[in-house]
Amino acid sequence: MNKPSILVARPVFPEVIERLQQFFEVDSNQNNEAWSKAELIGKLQGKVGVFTTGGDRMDAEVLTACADLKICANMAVGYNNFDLPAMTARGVLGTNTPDVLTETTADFGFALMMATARRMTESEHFLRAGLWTEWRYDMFAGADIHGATLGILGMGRIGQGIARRGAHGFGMQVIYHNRSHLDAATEAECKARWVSKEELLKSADHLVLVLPYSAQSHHAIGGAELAQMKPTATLVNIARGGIVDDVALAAALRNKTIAAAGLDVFEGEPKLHPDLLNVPNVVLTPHIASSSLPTRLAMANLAADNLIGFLTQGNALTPLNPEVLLKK
Ligand code: 8YV
Repeated sequence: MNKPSILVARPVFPEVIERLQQFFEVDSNQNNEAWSKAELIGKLQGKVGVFTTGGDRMDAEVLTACADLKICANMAVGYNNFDLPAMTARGVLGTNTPDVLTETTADFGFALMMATARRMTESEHFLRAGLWTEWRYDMFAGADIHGATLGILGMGRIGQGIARRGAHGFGMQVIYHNRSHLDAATEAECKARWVSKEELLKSADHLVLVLPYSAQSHHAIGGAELAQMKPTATLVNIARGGIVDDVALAAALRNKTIAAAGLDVFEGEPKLHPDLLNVPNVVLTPHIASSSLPTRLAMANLAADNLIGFLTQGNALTPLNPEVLLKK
């Protein structure tokens, strides 16, 4: 019997491709070719499943043009690249990779906050440029992490991981803003207190963004919000480009409206707004918060498990629209 055909839209671990090949005919973009939407649609003809990463848009146009498609398995917890209502309407299952990346991503968020507060990359650039000739009392003097107020916008699993690190490891006062309050037991475990967005902006010494991207969270942090923050505050974005207005942020960094920022995600990435490259008080990383080797492998395997489970047995570990499963 012929195996069903799937597309792997981006390069991924060879061992994961080998696993998938046990169940499917696999067409894989191991050379990382940049496909136009028309090329992606062409590649998807006759494919029942697709393995995507966060940059691969699966919108209504693609779904309509790919009638054979039954599942889109994202190797990411965020799924703003999926038009989920369009998938549900067409009976296509969407899956993501939650949980397996929570602690790794929280580690990175914390590391980026520390690097930002303590001016680590700025001082390294200074050193590499051969500018270090003497010790000075105020050389790259930054902000403290321990004992400071940690603000978290978006308090899902990753936000809670960052809160726990801050409260238990560094004695930080943790405040958060989220649409819903955490239950009392989780709040107590994270030592976190719900505040209004206004209070979060006003009170945080270090503000970390961990909310999902949507039309509602587009430019949740713009010029008006940055103006409410302390001039000594830092801002870290490990969530999605577009949540911060990057032009407003670059201006705020240049004008010292806030002290510094740490950014792992950007509007229009992998391109960056040039202004961000020209301000010194920003730590920039290329969307790597989940990138430890074991975690990236776990994410890839979970996406593969979803494809295998759904296409061979009709179930998936981490469905985004489980109503599709119930209709089967
Ligand atoms: C991914 C991420 O590496 O999981 C997410 O939502 O942003 C990252 O972990 C990225 O989206 C590539 O798929």
